[in-house]
Amino acid sequence: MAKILFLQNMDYEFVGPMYLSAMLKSHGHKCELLIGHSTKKFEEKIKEFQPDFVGFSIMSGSHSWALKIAKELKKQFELITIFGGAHPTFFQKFVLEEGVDFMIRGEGEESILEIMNLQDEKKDFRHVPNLSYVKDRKEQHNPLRDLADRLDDYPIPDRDLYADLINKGSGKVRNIITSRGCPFHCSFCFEDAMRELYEGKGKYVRIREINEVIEECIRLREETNTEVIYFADDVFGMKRNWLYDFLEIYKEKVGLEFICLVRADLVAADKDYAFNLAAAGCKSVFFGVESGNEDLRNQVLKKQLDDDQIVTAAELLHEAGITFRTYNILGLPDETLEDAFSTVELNIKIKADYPWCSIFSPFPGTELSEYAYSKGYLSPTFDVEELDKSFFLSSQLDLPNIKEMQNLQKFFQTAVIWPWSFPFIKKLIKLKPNILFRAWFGLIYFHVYIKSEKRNFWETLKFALGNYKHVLAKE
Ligand code: B12
Ligand code: SF4
Repeated sequence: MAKILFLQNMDYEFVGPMYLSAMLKSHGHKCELLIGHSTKKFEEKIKEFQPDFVGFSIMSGSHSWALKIAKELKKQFELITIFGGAHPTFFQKFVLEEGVDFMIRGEGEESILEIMNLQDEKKDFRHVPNLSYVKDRKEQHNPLRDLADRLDDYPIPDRDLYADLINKGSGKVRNIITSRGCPFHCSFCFEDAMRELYEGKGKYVRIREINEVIEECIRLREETNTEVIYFADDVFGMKRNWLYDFLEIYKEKVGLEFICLVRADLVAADKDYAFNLAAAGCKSVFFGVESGNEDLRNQVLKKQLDDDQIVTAAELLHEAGITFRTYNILGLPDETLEDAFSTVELNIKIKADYPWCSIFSPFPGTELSEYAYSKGYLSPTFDVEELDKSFFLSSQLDLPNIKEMQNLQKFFQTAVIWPWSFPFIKKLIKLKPNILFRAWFGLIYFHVYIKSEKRNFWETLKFALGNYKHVLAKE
């Protein structure tokens, strides 16, 4: 039996580590997770648990915290650190960082299991597919293994991993993933880059068996305090037949309220889509608008989504009694301030219940980041370390009016929820970005977040205060 301890700084249940843990535990290994912000808390756990590996699941932006902790812990303990998640997958040079012993790129279940098995037998594991490490000061990246054909061959996520968080009563909303991969090609999203990475390595878009998902939902309802299920797939219900069959059974056997991520074109294409979701217990959906300028949305962002489809989807959802959150991005390559205003206007027009807006972050590996370099919006010397830890902070792009756009992002939700304020906001954003704008954004974001995700006020407040300095505060 080998042991791994995952460390994380956010009070949030990450599905990735829960999948890894389920796989490892089902093969007799030990897996635990600790949430904290500084090494102090982790030191005691390491002394007590004596892990073979310390694991970090990281995204671009959250990687710096993990690196800092890994470096500090490695000074005190003989530890093997292992990193996984979107950041190491797309930013392979991360393996060269001090504090990183190994990383796993792409999907991790089979590789982590193989590594833990070999570690248990005291054998070398450096040949394991997907693994990266440094040898003679040079990065070594083993080839990726084929994608698992059937997601249901993996044991369902191990919720016990977050038992402390669940017992603390933190949140009655639980994430479930019913598919992996997305058939679309948006240039700003990691999905297209991921598909390319796995070219020739098996079917990229995979959807789970209905019965397996239902089983997972029932277990959540019976074994935890879950009140709302959040289907956090990139696109939930991308196959209409699958969705409609699923919803029928869900209504009968699960019956919990749920929220999900969809695409507006799928909702607009069939009147039944929104009504079937509502009939099965869906109260709210999230979808991407991205930009109010249709050309920018489709030529640069490659979203393949027309204004008409967005408007129709919004009408159908409201008719069905479903509220919706829209995802929007400001500070995009080629975007003008007028384009940014049109994004606010489109959201006002469709009466977005929960508008949400980020500033474009040039994540490694995406087509849009390459585009930003090629058009000179990003300096050739731009380094991933310059990425802010949150895409709500500031822009790394050299765009005319970028300061105004950064400010507009802080007032985006205000302008959409209270359209009468928009003319004042247009004037206000001419001021220098400042802490008051960020504080206002924090307040409104909090308000929209608890309403859209059905989160509990006090628990979310505790979460927000605990995480504020790690997400929104500038260093
Ligand atoms: C739910 C979600 C969140 C949740 C939970 C995060 C999480 N990691 O689970 C929350 C709300 C916290 C979140 C926050 C952010 N998110 Co987010 N999120 C997602 C989403 C929609 C689903 C994640 C998921 O559950 N996937 C399914 C599981 C099975 O896959 P997985 O997590 O990748 O895990 C597998 C492998 O990566 C690997 N693995 C993962 N961890 C580890 C660890 C070890 C040790 C090993 C060996 C392997 C391993 O094995 C797992 C099983 O195969 C993804 C989109 C997506 N499709 O993944 C975006 C995504 C991960 N998020 C993204 C981003 C950018 C963010 C932010 C960083 C944005 C920002 N800069 O503000 C913030 C974090 C802010 C911060 N300061 O930390 C990007 C990441 C891109 C990148 N280059 O890093 C994604 C890919 C969205 C996108 N389309 O671009 N997010
Ligand atoms: S933005 Fe959404 S639809 Fe587009 S590729 Fe990413 S997950 Fe798919």
